[in-house]
Amino acid sequence: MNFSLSAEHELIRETAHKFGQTEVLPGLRERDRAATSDRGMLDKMAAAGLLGVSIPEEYGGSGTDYISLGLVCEELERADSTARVVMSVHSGLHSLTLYQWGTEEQRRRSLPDLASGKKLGAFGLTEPDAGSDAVNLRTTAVLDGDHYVLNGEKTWISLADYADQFLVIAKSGETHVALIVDRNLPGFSSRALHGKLGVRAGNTGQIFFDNVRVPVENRLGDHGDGFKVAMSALDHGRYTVAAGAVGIITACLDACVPYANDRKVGGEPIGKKQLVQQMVASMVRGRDIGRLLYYQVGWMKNVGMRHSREVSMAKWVNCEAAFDAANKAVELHGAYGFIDEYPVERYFRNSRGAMIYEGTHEIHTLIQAEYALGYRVDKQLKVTLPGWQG
Ligand code: COS
Repeated sequence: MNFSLSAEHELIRETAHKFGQTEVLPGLRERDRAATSDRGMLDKMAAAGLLGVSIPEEYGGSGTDYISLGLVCEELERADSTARVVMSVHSGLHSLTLYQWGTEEQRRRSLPDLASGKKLGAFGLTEPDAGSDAVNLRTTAVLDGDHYVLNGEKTWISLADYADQFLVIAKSGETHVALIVDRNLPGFSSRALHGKLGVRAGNTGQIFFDNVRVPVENRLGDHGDGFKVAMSALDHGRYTVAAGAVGIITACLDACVPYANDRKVGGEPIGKKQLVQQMVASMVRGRDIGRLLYYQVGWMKNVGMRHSREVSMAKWVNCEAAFDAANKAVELHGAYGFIDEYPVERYFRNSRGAMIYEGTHEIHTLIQAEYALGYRVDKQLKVTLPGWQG
């Protein structure tokens, strides 16, 4: 076992960290207050090469390994969840799934533009009546010659107003299909959701399909593979969320350590108080365990192993730890934790969302129990994500 990060990893971490500090944080409090997203940030992420991380060079990506994607997510979410969400949907749920399931022709057609950020990708699984129960979708795709006719709606779609193409999972007869849907197709529309508790500076919305004709050549996998494609996408998306959660814990420590050293009670820094130390220790514990969990998943991706159980574990444990750390960070800041003059109330709101999306806290609890009890056993996948070729 080798736990050391390479010089290239350190460089990627540093690049993502600087990006978070210089491009994500300025003006963020105002955008978060006003609940407005910054479309320009996506262009900057593209220019910085972040949107092609972990896509092989032959498809226009950076050719870096899968741990690199985790490191980028950790550092971006250390600044704000909105930037990490972009990586989750564009790189994790969309691009890596296309890389995994796409034919050579589909990869060559789509991945270079996605990796360069010329095009943005997003993911459409969740519906108003299908969240955890992802199998029971109402969106339908009816085969008509060499097209699928798509009708229905998807909700809680990150980048709904910005993405150029969506990986949409729909019911087709008794089975499912996964289709790449271009937003320019007639009958496609989107609208933003407002009033969110967290990730307020990010674009989240609904997408609608009114007799959208999608060419069969845009289908990922075979007719009937749609649910498997969706589950594969979640293996990648959950990885990015698990890594990002560690970034929230690090951000809590970034805020709490100086505060605990500066803030005095009775002439003594509150960091000297044992109950404050207990909170800080718990954050450090969450960060270090969380890193090991996501590094392990990154390694499994690198060597081409199935990691559905491990990624569910990492997502479950890390998101809980991030919410706990953010809650403690608010506590540690006292009344200052309750106002957006300090960042910790944002971490508290943002970390709560990650316990819902990409598999709720309850779904991951059940998945882990099912594996442990022998009710869930992973089979050989029909199509696997290629390991890192580096
Ligand atoms: N990759 C590829 N294929 C997978 C897979 C994966 N990670 N996980 C499961 N599959 C395949 C299975 O092999 C099975 O194939 P067969 O029909 O050939 O046997 C098929 O998909 C169905 O799998 P499974 O039986 O595990 O499905 P369940 O109905 O038991 O899944 C859960 C239930 C709860 C695990 C699933 O519905 C789920 O994860 N729900 C949460 C969805 C979610 O996270 N939504 C949030 C989206 S926010 S982007």
